[in-house]
Amino acid sequence: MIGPATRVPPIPAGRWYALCVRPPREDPMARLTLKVTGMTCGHCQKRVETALSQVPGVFAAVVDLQDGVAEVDYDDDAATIEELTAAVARAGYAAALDG
Ligand SMILES: [Cu+2]
Repeated sequence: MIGPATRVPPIPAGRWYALCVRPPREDPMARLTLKVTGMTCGHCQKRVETALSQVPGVFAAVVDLQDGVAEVDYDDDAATIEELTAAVARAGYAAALDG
């Protein structure tokens, strides 16, 4: 049950930017496709997806087992391509930039 005590006080005008280190970017999202080799089954696919999802800055990672590609949505201010490929390598597979 939500009572009066849990109500959040209104944020004074102008306060938001005072709390931010920098104004939010319009669209922090970058999309990247990696060619992943070494996957043989659904478990491999899940492992690669999990490895990529756990990299700070990654919003979503979808791996296509048949095509051997991983599509990653991430904040390119927070994560680098090297960090993404390294995460896949640590999971036991090889990843390279597609195209
Ligand atoms: Cu497998």
